[in-house]
Amino acid sequence: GPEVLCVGESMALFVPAEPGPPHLVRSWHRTVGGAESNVACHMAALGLRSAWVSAVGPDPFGRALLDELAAAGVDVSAAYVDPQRPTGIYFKEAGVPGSPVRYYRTGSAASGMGPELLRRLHLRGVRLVHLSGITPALSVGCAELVRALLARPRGNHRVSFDVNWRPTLWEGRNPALLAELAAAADIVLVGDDEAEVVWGTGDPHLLRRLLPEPVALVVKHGERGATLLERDAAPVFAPALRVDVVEPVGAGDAFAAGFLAATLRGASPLARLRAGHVQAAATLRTAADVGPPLPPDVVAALVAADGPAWA
Ligand code: KDG
Repeated sequence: GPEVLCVGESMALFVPAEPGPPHLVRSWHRTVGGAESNVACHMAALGLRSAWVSAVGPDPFGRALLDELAAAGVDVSAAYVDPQRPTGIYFKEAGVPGSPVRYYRTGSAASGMGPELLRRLHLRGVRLVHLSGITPALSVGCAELVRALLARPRGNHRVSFDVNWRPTLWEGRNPALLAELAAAADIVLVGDDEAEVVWGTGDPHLLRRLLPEPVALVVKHGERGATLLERDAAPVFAPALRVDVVEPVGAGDAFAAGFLAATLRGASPLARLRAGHVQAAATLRTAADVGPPLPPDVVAALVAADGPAWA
């Protein structure tokens, strides 16, 4: 069975397949995107047994999602088809910095998930359940599902929660729910800009006081780097790698996977943050949501390196 279980909506993702303003683009390239399935793909690429759980529609996009995630080495056996609702889709415009992500996901199969999903989840052997702040924004049922997963007694597993603030999904809703859910997780990942919205501060030291211990808190400072705060340990800051960014969407998921995989392997705080940065760098260099995996020896060398690469 899987060691890592990632729960949350995945969608058919469209990026322009030709240059030009998006309204003139006629050819689109279809891939797969979704924060939690991105993490599951990275985890599989990093050699961990990972599973992804969500719902898809009874349509070609749903089938493509299941097939392509399985081809990436992700266990999709607990994902299911909701015959009544479609697979969500979304668009992004590569090469247009700051361009919006456009969602067509209201009423999607995944938004129909609820706490009853817990009955089909087997946690035996699972070491990490990975969730994000996107799911509770999708529907009341999805919010209850996340709350129920966080409330579940911990056996051998921990729960990680990437805040993943998506303003368009929260329009007219109260992001205080994100603070409540994050407080129930064992490992929280958040960008300082996201934390500003949810907790009113992006300062790692203030945030540490707002989140109960024991918690591993990772505060990401964009291209500057990331800080890890853990119980009974001094804060550790690791600068990011310097990269020429092609398209940033998905880099947070890559970072999460690199960090969490290194955490499961018992790496040092600095090595865990660096593993996150290295994984993110590979995705920042591509328009895809999940960048191609770097060779393990390259990753190991980068994590161990000192010098100018680490800005
Ligand atoms: O982190 C990348 C995600 O934002 C992207 O894959 C789409 O899941 C997605 C979302 O809901 O924004």
